[in-house]
Amino acid sequence: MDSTTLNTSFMEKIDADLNIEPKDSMPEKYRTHLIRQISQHAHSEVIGMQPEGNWITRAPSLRAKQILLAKIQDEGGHGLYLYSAAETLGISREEMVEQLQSGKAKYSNIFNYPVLTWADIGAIGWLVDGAAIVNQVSLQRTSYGPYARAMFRICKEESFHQRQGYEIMANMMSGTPDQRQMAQDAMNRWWWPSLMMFGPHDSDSPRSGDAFTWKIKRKSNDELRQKFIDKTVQQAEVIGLSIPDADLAWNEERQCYDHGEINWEEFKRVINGNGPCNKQRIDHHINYHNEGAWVREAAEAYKNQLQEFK
Ligand code: FAQ
Repeated sequence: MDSTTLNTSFMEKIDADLNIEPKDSMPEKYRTHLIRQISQHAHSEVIGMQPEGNWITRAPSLRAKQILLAKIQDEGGHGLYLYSAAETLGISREEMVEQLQSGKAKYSNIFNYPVLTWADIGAIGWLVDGAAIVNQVSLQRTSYGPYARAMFRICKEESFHQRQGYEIMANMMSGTPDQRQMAQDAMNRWWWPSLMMFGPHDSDSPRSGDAFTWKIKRKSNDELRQKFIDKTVQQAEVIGLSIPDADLAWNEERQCYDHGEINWEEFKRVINGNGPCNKQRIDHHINYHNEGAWVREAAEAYKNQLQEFK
């Protein structure tokens, strides 16, 4: 198929809101755009296991520990779905892992902050999973079939994660003054990095143009951020937490909250590898990946042996 015919039939499918599937013809730039986004999404899920994993042994009750373990396992599962979706585009898992470990591929800014107290676990579930859901619900309508389908399953699980985080925060806010202060302190530290999860302002988002043309993105970074703010402010009010933003105010005309400016210098520093925990997260990934080499070798040997018997 010549490139004009390919682009016409591809764009006809996009315009008709049909999913693009792995065996369909697609422009090279669409394929590489998706590999970048889906693999970065997968890396975020996997690196995102580290900050929470650090608290499994310190969970305050058996119930809390069971819930946290289940949540972290879910995040690992999401990473695996997403790596599989990216593999359908012709990249191997090894290449993706290499891109993560060498710093070529990014992962979400949010996982480069330290998790200092149990209230941070509440804030991650409530704010981080909450932000992830807002973004991922809109990705359920993304144009690439395997990515869209992965989002349906992932969103169901993230909803449970968001509620468990809110429950932790609500319990702490109905506790002692120290517990309330701990919850507010977590809120103060996690609010702004959570808003950064939606990416730069639309006016400063180089990937958005192609992403909208190809219906990879259905809603813009700023639209989704606004949606998250509007729903989260109300949830914070219900349990008595305040939002650490002096400029936050209800805008009667626009029927949404105005908010203060995000520290984009901090955002750039963190996504380019210089946040508080970037080095620790990647070092940890490399160490455990190397330690687990024997598992991959054993699985490969088992697969080869099965093939010999066939
Ligand atoms: N962090 O032009 P745009 C989770 C980069 S899952 C790091 O606007 P785009 C679950 C961007 O990659 C969270 N980098 O880019 C969980 C690009 O750089 P590049 C992950 C960011 O792609 C919870 C550059 O800036 N979710 O949390 C960020 O159109 C709890 C310019 O940006 C997803 O990945 C950022 N926040 O829009 C797990 C969702 N924002 O690649 C464990 C899928 C931007 O050119 C515990 N991804 N950059 O070098 C997306 O929806 C999009 O990729 C955006 C960015 C919206 C993140």
